[in-house]
Amino acid sequence: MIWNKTFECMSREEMRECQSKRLIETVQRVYHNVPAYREKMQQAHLVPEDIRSVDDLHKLPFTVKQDLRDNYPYGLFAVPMSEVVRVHASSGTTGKPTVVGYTRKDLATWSEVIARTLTAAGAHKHDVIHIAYGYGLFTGGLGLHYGSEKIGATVIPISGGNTQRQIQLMHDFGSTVLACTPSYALYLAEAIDESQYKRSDLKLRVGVFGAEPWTETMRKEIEEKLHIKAIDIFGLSEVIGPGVSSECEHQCGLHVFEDHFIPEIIDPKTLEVLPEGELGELVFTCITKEALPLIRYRTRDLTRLHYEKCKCGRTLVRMEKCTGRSDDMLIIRGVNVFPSQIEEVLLKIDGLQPHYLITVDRVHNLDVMQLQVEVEQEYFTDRISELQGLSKKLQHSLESALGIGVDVKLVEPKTIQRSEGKAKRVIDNRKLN
Ligand code: DLL
Repeated sequence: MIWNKTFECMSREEMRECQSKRLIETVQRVYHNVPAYREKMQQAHLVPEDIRSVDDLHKLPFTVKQDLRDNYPYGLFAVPMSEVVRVHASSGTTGKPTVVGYTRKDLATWSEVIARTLTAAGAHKHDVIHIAYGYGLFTGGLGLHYGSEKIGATVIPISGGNTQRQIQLMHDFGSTVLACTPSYALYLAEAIDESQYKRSDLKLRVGVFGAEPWTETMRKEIEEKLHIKAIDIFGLSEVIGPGVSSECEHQCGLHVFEDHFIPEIIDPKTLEVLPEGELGELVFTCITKEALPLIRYRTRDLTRLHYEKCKCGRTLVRMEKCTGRSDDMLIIRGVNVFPSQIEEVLLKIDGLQPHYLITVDRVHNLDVMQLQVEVEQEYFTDRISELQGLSKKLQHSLESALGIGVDVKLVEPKTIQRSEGKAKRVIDNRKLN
């Protein structure tokens, strides 16, 4: 089934026309309403009239996460706050979160692209959708929520955590669609085996998994263990949240809802646009958003684009599964974590040295992050009793800064290997590439 045949199956020529029209309008709007964009365009010697079709997209300057930070919290909004009806946020590289806003029309657009996502995954109005993505500032829970209601399904807004209860309610409420991160899906699969329920007691049929990278091997494992079809869904808060692209039942690339978000692939070093099929950094331009219409936003996600029509009938461009990034952002249990955020926390605590090593593993399908930090020598000689207090303090500060628990291990000075070049701060043993 296809939710919106007009836009999901239009010819490439019609799509270009639609994109051109919307791009021209968007550029006019940001130029006149967002001082930061006007300055960027002026620096590039551009006026809105220079953008006459999608072929001119490459002339526009890029937007990066730092721009959102420099204009924190609402500086890039293109409408007055009286028009903004919702705000979400995700972690930034340091300290402050990345803040995104939605007008009423933006929320309608979001529901529309989620309705397309769910329909592409095979969900419909007779489904009971168990949403175990986090509700709150994270876009996962509420993003999936309204699109699920739009297709007329029954929504269980359970949010994350309390796995035994999740299983019990999945059973009692007859959930047929599971929405959560792929690693949580695997964790649930194991937890079901250990619970009083058998997989055959549950009605699950489809899973819509995203918010973090996952491999084909993980997909196979989830599908076998949960006896469901596992569909990859992709998105990022800055663009809208979930609902930027999604797989269909053929599971051969994620259809990008390009009548709303135009994708490009660039070389992250030269910033040149790359031809179809080449691996590079994914860039999006939002052409229908009112509150936060980001222009050429660099996602840092690495992938390829393919334009041939899919077996399902959709003509939308497809992106390959994202498995890598061009920066050092880690995704731990669906939460974005930058090593710089950790560094910032430990530099504020007396007694700790800025020598640290982050190790990420997947234990029983759950991400665990360990942080080793060097402590000043005196803590190991005459202040051993304070060591535990220091460790607790660090653990608390990290938890409040990152929103997830970190296993902290304090070590003696000079135990962490020094590097002659760029320090190696992260060992990721999850093998996602
Ligand atoms: O993770 C939005 C989302 C929620 C997507 C629920 C899908 C499902 P952010 O917290 O802003 O937004 O994180 C965005 O997560 O740039 C990618 O690096 C990564 N990511 C999201 N979906 C996928 C996916 C949400 N399917 C960042 N595969 C993005 C790989 C993904 N990486």
